[in-house]
Amino acid sequence: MSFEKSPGWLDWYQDPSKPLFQLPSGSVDAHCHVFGPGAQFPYAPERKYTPCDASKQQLFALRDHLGFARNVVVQATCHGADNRAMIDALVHSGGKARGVATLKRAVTDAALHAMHAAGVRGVRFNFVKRLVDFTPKDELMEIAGRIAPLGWHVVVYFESVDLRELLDFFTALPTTVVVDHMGRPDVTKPVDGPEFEAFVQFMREYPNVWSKVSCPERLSVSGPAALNGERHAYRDVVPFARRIVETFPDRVLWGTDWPHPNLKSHMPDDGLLVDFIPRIATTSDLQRRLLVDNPMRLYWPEET
Ligand code: 0GY
Repeated sequence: MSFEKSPGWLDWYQDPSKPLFQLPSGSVDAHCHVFGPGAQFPYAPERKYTPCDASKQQLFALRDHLGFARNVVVQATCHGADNRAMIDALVHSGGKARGVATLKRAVTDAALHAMHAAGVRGVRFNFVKRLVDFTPKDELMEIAGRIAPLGWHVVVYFESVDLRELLDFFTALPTTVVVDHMGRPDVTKPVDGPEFEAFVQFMREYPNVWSKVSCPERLSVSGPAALNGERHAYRDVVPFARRIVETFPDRVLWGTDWPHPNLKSHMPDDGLLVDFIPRIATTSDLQRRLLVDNPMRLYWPEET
């Protein structure tokens, strides 16, 4: 099957630079995706965008180039609940990748066990309306109840304005809950203002809640972009991510978000994106927890 990319689609940055920041040994890129290739793994009919292809080989090449040891491949919405491309990446990673799936209520126990054997360790619930159609919360809660005994966690993606309405659902989940991209704060608002404070309080009150401090390229309003050697990119995001890293050092994860679905203004140089990390995790201790200890505890607990 051949696919035409959505109008205005930006392909990922070619020939990223080598990061100046040397990642700690064993670092995990804990949020990235594969797209297709569409000819082998068709995009889902219900998708909201059609991306460029981004294969497992290209992902693994980027991993090695940047200096990561492992990946966590998160099911992208353009594949709906057809997890084959993501699982194919896991099984061809030589044990260096684990995954987060999208599930529907109809999934069988046998399919869940097969996914576990392939390396899936979480399910993603997406509440971002431009990306997915609505799924009833009782269906999601039922899925959460079925994956909890496998030791999996739930990854949630939502816009910050929706946190209040989703809070009761999140706090009733029976697993570790990982929030994508800090719940997408509005970084033009103060880092100690009521909106971000609500997110910090959510993490403070619920010790099972973790956050990815990734995607400055998505959240930034001021820039500058991680391009052309810029070593102080996305300045407005730094205080937000830094606050979460320093307040909850054992419950944070970081990922490239390669191949960066739906970015509209630019594609970051992934090497420069890695150079963003020491600005939000400012000591080697914080860096090791963010990049090695925490993702290993969540995705490879048998090795820790
Ligand atoms: C991300 C962010 C986005 C897209 C997806 O699965 C996806 O399609 O997650 C987005 O458009 O904000 O985390 O990759």
